[in-house]
Order: sequence, then structure tokens, then C-alpha cells
Amino acid sequence: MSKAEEFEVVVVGAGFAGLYMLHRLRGLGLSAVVLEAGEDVGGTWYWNRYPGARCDVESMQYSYSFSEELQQEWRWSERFASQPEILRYANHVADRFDLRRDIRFSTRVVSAAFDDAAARWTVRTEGGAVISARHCVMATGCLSNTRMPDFPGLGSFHGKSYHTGQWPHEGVDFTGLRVGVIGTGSSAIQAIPVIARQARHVTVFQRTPNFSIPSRNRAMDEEYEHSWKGDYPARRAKARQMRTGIDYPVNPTPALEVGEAERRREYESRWERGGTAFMAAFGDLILDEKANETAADFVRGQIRATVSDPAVAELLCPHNHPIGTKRICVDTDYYETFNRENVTLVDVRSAPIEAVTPEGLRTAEAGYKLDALVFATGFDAMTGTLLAMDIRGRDGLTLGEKWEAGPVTYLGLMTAGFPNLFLVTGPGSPSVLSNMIVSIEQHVDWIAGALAHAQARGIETMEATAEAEAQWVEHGNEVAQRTLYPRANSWYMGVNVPGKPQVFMPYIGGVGAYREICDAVAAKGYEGFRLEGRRVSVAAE
Ligand code: N01
Repeated sequence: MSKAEEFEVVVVGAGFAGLYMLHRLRGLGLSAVVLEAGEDVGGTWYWNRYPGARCDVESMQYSYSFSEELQQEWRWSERFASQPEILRYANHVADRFDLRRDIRFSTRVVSAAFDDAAARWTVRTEGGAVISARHCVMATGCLSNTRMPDFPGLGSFHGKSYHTGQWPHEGVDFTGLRVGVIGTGSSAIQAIPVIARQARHVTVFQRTPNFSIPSRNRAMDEEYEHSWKGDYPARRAKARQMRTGIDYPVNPTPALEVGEAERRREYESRWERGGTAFMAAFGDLILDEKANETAADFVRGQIRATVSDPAVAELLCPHNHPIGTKRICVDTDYYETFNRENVTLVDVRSAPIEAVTPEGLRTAEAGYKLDALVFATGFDAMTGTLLAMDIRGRDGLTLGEKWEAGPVTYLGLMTAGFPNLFLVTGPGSPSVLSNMIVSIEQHVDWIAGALAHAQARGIETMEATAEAEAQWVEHGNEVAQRTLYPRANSWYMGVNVPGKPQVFMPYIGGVGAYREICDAVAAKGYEGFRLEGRRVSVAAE
């Protein structure tokens, strides 16, 4: 048995959450180590290197706000930053704040167990290292556990296959190849136009069409950059209060309260503007089916106007979920790509994929000869990475047992029975429904505040109470049920993973409202958490 190294805090993951957490822990004077499975920093932006990978939150907003110097000095080259640029930014932050010396790379955590008697976590890594820490922060990301369909014959394919979420670092040259892309989610919608410009032929295997809005990406306009940099504190403050954590124009008017011509004008102007602000065209798009249908219908009209073959256009038109209830996609030339001679769309809803063969792929209807396969088949989102580790709380209870019927947390930050285990942007928080960096900063700041509180009062353990957790889960479900979100077979609902409990995982109450709740909880001495220490014992329920 290796001897445990001791720290006050162990952080798992060196993406944007882990990097900022480490920075804050240093500020508190707490000893900390970050364990990262990848060879470098960046998390999701380290792994997702597929062609066309880009953020769908504008770069001026998808960035840290905690350092005025950092936000002034860093220059984004495009309206929506590409993966390589975001990864450079993560590296810049790691160097600028001298974070690397406390990060262990190529270190995958396999288990974390809470020792009741010592009130400490023991974290073990694949390489056999053992870390003992008072607190454990899971900064493991929400979309970090890739999902491969279990097609028969997967290993028999003679060509190369790739998953968008585990893309080779050296890149892939598709020149002259016949490429099959499986999936039409955000990743595929970004990758397909880029692959199609290089490959001999691309066959897109689509099971469910998605709604996608053009990004209208462009080089950064200096004036625009200056308008943000000159007003960053106010704009960041505004973004923190928005439902999505993004500062963009929100029209609160219900969609059916205005006439058809005005509705169309609003949709057209947002279609021209580009990006996810499309969903803020009216106040009730995510609440009212009829309102939602007006937006969905507009997008279907745009698809039909773009794609020249009417049969292909029809196949690309989503009908089985309200717009926005699956993550809305943002693209560059996605629908236009289906007008290319070298791109074929195959409907695998009517004729499902039956097997991967040595030559390519077979559906219920036909065989396809392919040289390369791209799986854009998504992730076991929000819980997959946490449950892949053997996490045990009080009395040896595993997180898998605790979350058997779906994830339950208090504020998405902690789960009862697992003292001193913090989740960053966990299920039950706005998380994937928001600008992730805004939510990450909010969570990390809150956790840092809680740790400072504990430090000042000699508190050893902090744990969500079962009652507070149950109330939060009930509130989260109730808010979700008021929306159209539960109607979609989405990864938000866990539907994409066979056997996964189907519950709406993120908190839909909005980033601003959620922040106020978290702040109020802290201001009331961490209401709903049990704080216990050797010197002090405070029941703050
Ligand atoms: O994954 P997805 P993703 N046979 O789960 C299909 C974020 N993100 O990697 O819908 C056939 O959305 C599946 O079909 P269906 C963003 O939050 C952000 O694209 O299940 N098809 C679906 O089409 C996003 O939502 C950005 O019927 C199968 C696809 O694979 C999240 O990551 C960019 C199949 C999976 O889509 C995940 O996106 C990229 C099967 N057996 C990602 N199994 C930006 O910021 C699965 N599929 C822009």
C-alpha cells in the first residue's frame, strides 16, 4: 500500500473549473493538489479536438471574469472562439497564475472514499497514488464521459474510427476518404461541414434531426472588443443575472401576443444575428407549446429555403421535440453542406444501424462502404464521469447506490451522506443550461466561501442535510415540469444512455435566480447544511 500524501483539498479535473478552484484555494492558503486524467489543462477543450469544434457562447463572454488584468490582456480573434484558441487560453491562464506546479497530469482518479473516523477523503489513482484530503472537489465536467453505441461488429471495421470527444491530437486527414458520421448533435453539426470540405464523400447517419442556428461567426471586430473591455464589470454583472449567464437581448413578450408579421421580424433578426440568442426571441418559447411551435416552424422554413433537395430538407426538419428542449445547435454552413455533391444524408430512424462491418456500416436497408467512421454520439452526461469512479460516502454508501433513481443533490453542490465532497456545476445546478464559465466561477466562489467559513470556525465537516436535499430536488422537478424540457428525449433527461434513470438533471430556474438562492443560503450560515467541528458544532438547518 502506498503511503497517502496529505492535503487540505484534492481537486479532480484541470478544466476551467479545476484551474479556477486551485487559484482560489491558494488564495485561502489551503494546501491543494489537482489530479487530471489528460496530459495537460483544458478539460473539455483538451479532449474535443474534432474539426470545427468551437464554443457557441461568444468569446467575450466565454472567459473568466475573476481577474481584470486577464480579461483586459487576452485577445480573442473571433466572435465565437475555436477549440484551439480556447485551449491556448486555458494554457495561458495556467501559466499566468502559475497553476501547473500543483497539477498532476496523466493521473486518472479511480476512487474516493470518506473515512468517517478521520473525517477525510482518500482518493486513489489508476497509477496507485493515494491522496488524503479533508475536502474533495469534483471539477470533472458534465460532458466528459464519451458514449459509443454498442453496434455489433464495432471492432471488425477495417478503417479508422474516431469519437468527437476523444479526437487524436495530431488531427485526422480525411483527404480522399469516404467518411461516415454517426449522430447529428452539436458536435456533428460543427464537424460535418469541415469534414465535407476535405473528404471524398461524407455519409451522415441521422436518427434525430436537430434545430441549428447559424453562428454568423466572424473575425473579432476591434470596436466590439473595446466596447466589452471598456465596460466589463457592468456587463459581467449583467450576465451573472441572466437566465443563461449570457448577456444578450431577451424579449419577455409572449410569442402569440404579437401578430405574425412582427413575430417573423423578430425571428428573422435573430436568425441574422446568429447564435443561441434565437431562443430569447420571446419570453415563453420554452414554456408554451404553441409559442414554441412558431419558432420551430420558422427554423424549419429556413431549412427548406436552404437545402435544395426537398426530400433531404424534409428529413433535416425536426418534428419530434420542441425547439430548445434538446440543446440548440449553432453552426457554420451545416444545412448548406447538404447541397454538396459529396454529402449524403441517411435516415437511421426508419432503417436503424444494424452493424459495423469490415467494409463500413449496415443499416436495416443497405450497406455503406466507408474508409473512416466518426462517432459523434455524445456523452453519458452530468453523472457519467462521477459514477465511473468508485465514490463512497458515510458507511460505505456508493454514489451509484445513492443516485440509483437519478442524481439528487442540494443546490447541485453537495449530496447528503457525502460530507466535504463538492461538485462543480453538478446535477441540480444550472450547469449545462448556462454559460459554463459563469456557472463555474459562481460555484467555485461559493465553495471557496464555504471553505473559508469552515476554516475560520474550525469546522471539520460540511454536509447537505437529507431534508434540504429532498426539498431542492422537489423544487428542481417542479420548475422543470413547468417547462417543455421534459418532453424531449435528450441527454438532459438521461435518455441517450440505455438504463439511465430518466430525470431532468440540470436546474432550469435560471443562473441569476440560482445565484441569489446560493448567496442567501450562505448568508444564513449555510442553511440546509450540517456543519460540524471539533471545537464548534452548528446545526444550521
Ligand atoms: O452529443 P449529442 P454531442 N444510432 O448527445 C446520435 C455540448 N457541445 O457531442 O438524438 C444513431 O447531442 C444521437 O441521435 P438521437 C452541447 O451541450 C457544445 O453532439 O439520440 N445515432 C445524436 O444525434 C451538446 O448538446 C458545443 O436520436 C445515434 C448524436 O448521436 C453536448 O455537448 C459543441 C446513436 C449525439 O448527440 C453533446 O453534443 C459540441 C445510435 N445508436 C458539443 N447513438 C458547442 O459549444 C447516438 N446517436 C457549440
